[in-house]
Formats: sequence, C-alpha cells, structure tokens
Amino acid sequence: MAKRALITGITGQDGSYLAEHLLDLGYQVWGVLRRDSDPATSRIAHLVDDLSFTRAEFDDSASLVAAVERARPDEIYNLAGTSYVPTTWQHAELTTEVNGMGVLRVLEAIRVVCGLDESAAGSGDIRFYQASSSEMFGKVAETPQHETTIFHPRSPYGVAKTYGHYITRNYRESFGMYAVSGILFNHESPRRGTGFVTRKITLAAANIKLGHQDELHLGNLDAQRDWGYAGDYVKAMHLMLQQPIPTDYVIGTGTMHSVQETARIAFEAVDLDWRDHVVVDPDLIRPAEVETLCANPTKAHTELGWKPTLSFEELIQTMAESDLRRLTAG
Ligand code: G4F
Repeated sequence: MAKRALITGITGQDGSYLAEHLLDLGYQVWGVLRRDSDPATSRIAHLVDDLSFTRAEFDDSASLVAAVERARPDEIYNLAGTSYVPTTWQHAELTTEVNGMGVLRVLEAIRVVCGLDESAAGSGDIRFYQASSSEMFGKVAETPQHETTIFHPRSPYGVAKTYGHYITRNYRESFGMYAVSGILFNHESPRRGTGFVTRKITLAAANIKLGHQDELHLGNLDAQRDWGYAGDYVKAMHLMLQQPIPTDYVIGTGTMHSVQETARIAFEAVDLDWRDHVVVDPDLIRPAEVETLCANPTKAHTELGWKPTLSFEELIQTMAESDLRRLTAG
C-alpha cells in the first residue's frame, strides 16, 4: 500500500518541491490548506490533480487533530509558518504563535491521534519532521555550525524556531515519538519568494536587463550565508524520516558566500555589472543581524548519504536565467 504523507506549508517553495519528490516516490500526498477561500496555490498548480487537501489552522488545535485523523499519514512534514525574517520584529507575537506554539499543537495532535502518553513505549505510527532553521545559530558560537553548536537566535523568528526545535526533541524523549528536526541552512530556487535576498536580486537583475527598473535597494551586503538548492534539501527531509533511530541533522553545503557575491553573479548572468545598479539602503538593515552562517553537514553526508547537487554559482545563475525567461515571456 502507498505510504501517506501530510505536508503543512505545501503551497510554499519547500512544500511544492517536497510534494513533487514524494509523489515521484509513490506516496499519497496530503496538503494542509488554511481557511482562505482562495489559497495561493501557484507553486503546486501542476500537482493539484495528484494531491489531496485538508484544512487546518495553527492556532486551532481541534482543526489540527481533525486534519491528522482525516489524512491518517505515515509521515508529517511541518513546513508551515512565517519564513521571512525581517517582518518578524513587527509580528513577534504572531511569529511565536505559529512558528513556536504551532509545532507544539501538531505534536499534540499526533499524540492524541496515536494515543501516546508518558508510559507509552515506541513511536506510535506517525513520523514527524520539523523544519528547524540555521537562524537558531544566530550570533554564531563557532564556524561551521553542526548539530550540537549552541543556539543564539537574533530575531523573533529564530527564537520561535528554537522553541519548535526543543519541543520536537522533548516529545521524542518524553513520548518515544519518531520526531526529528532538520536544521536547514538557506535554500533557494526559482520558486523562492521575491522578498528573500537571492530572489530579490535575480528578479531585479532581470528587470533591469529588460529596462523595467534601474536600481536595486539592498541592506547588508557583507552578510554571508550557506545557500543551497531547495530541490536538494527536501530530499534530505524525506531521508531523515527513513532512518532506524530518530535524530536531528544539519543540512547545508558547507560553503559561505556574501550578499555582494550573489549580486555579482546574478548581474553577470544577464551581462550587467551590479555596481552600476545596487544602492545600499539603511532602512533594510535589521535590528539584530546574523552576520555569517555556514553548515557542517558531515552527519547528513555520513548517515543519510545526502549531498547537494548544485553549486552556489549554478544556483544563482539558474535563478537569474529563470527570472529573465519568465519576464521575457510576459
Ligand atoms: O534572504 P534573507 O531574507 O534570508 P535569512 O534572513 O537568512 O532567512 C532565510 O534563511 C533562514 C535559514 O537560515 C530561514 F530559516 C528563513 O526562513 C529564511 O529562509 O536574508 C539573507 C541575508 C540577511 O543577512 C539580510 O540582512 O541577506 C541580507 N540582506 C541584505 N539586503 C537582505 C537584503 N535580505 C533581504 N531579505 N532583503 C534585502 O534587501
């Protein structure tokens, strides 16, 4: 019988790649949609006929229990929540509610549906993946960062993700759940939201090339990140739920690049010079910045056999070319 997976956040970049990957593997895939009458499903438009959907809200526990009961999944991938860091200072409470408490509510829904309590041995029959983030490392204690590097989150987003990470581990230890966190470093693609810095840059480079705009306003050009390809990272999520023993993994490329390098590569991909167009805008500097992030993904290499397939240069070039193609086609 086909395995069943339930994905929260299925309409996002990662949700769409993960749904594709699981369908390719023969899974029956369910997506959680919110209550909107018209959810933004453009990233999964090509998949909708093969997917099943159920509705739930992250601040409504009963709706989460009902979603889990309806889908009866073998695996739950919790990808929902706020992912755009800069606005979380304006919405700190909402961010905590969804990215922090929301994780607890999904774990509770699993516990209720599987009938697990403190005395229960074993994992029940649902495996749980939590989308943790390298933002938890924040003001980094060491470089590169691995699974036991201490956390020092620098944004309400990072703080809420840290709660989600610890409560996932706690439910694993308390109830014997198969519950794991993937500590994913930045991962991008042509489906990336246009506010994130890589896509903001590649889209602007394409628009400037076509004469639609002349300037690109950016914040901290010196910030460095470990950027990989989202299509590779969702494969790691799936692998994490297939292991004999549940444990957490860092997923990244192990290389670090600056925002400035991203701009150089993206503009070069469309035959422009970034220095002619980029303007540093102090309004885009964050109240507390994460200056550098770089993964040590040795555990994922060794235990999962996972490796990234796209280099940073290939990723940014692919995104810039995709944006140019899309805009040229209208
Ligand atoms: O692309 P970003 O907005 O991503 P950020 O903040 O690193 O967060 C992303 O990665 C996390 C994993 O580490 C995820 F958990 C999170 O959900 C998200 O996917 O910014 C990257 C860097 C920052 O240092 C920022 O200050 O780029 C710098 N930056 C410089 N100018 C800018 C801009 N970021 C944005 N969004 N827009 C700018 O104009």
